[in-house]
Amino acid sequence: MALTGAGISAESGLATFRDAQTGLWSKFRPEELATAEAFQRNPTLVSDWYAWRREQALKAQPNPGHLALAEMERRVSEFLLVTQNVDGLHERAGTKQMVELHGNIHRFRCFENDCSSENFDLDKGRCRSCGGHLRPAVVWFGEMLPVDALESAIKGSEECDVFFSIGTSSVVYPAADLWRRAKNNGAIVVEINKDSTTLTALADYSFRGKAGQILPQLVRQVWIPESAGGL
Ligand code: BJW
Repeated sequence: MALTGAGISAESGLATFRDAQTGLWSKFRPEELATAEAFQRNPTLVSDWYAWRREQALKAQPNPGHLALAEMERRVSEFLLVTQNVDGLHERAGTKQMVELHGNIHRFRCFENDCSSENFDLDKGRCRSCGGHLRPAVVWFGEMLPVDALESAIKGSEECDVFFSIGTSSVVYPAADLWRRAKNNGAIVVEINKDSTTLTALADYSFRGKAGQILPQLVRQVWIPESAGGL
């Protein structure tokens, strides 16, 4: 199983959340933008911010890290990718079996009620059924994660033999707890991150560097002999 965070999309040009210089939240305060309260207070500000991020995500291309994980899925008999990212880049890289723990920025929900998306007016940002604002279908702080997604992630972490934690600061729960479930159930925990995190000292293996460089090397060395032409 692999759990990914914003760091895997950094090499596609998308800002991470907490990196000091480039993180999205070094420019914006999260509580002003990524909570239901913020949306209620100022739906236009929050919607504009998400529209900008949606555009950045659409312009971005999957990088060698995303592609290596898609390759890993093809080579391993049972593999689950769990992502905290909302950018859709894993799917575009070809990963088939995936759990999006924090939703997807390219989908919408009605902020007021559980209305059907058939009646969403995306241009106006309104739900035709009840008149409510449309919000991105992502998980904000204080909100429950999608039940099915969380259950699959927990099951995957408890059953896996190897757990990769890639490009995540491991500070946001419940995702930050998944490696511990894996370890408690006997899995080997491998971290790939350009900086150290709270997980680093506890992981069985820790690779310090960019996911887009380390993952292709890892896949090449473990699964693809050089005689086969490499990755
Ligand atoms: C590279 C790299 C390269 C850079 N290569 N690496 C238990 C204890 C304490 C608190 C809680 C708890 N359980 C729940 C909570 C509350 C809260 C929480 O976790 N708070 C903590 C901050 C303390 N969690 C929640 O509210 C969650 N809901 C919940 O639990 O519901 C039940 C409940 C409700 C109320 C009370 C209690 C329980 C919901 C969490 C939702 C998170 N949402 C966001 C926004 C999504 C929408 C959007 O995109 O706008 O998800 S926040 C943001 O953080 C986003 C990310 O998915 C998430 C994780 O961030 P990530 O991916 O790790 O990014 P960064 O920037 O932090 O790290 C990037 C890493 O990459 C760094 O380490 C770099 O070094 C590295 N890197 N380039 C490799 N090239």
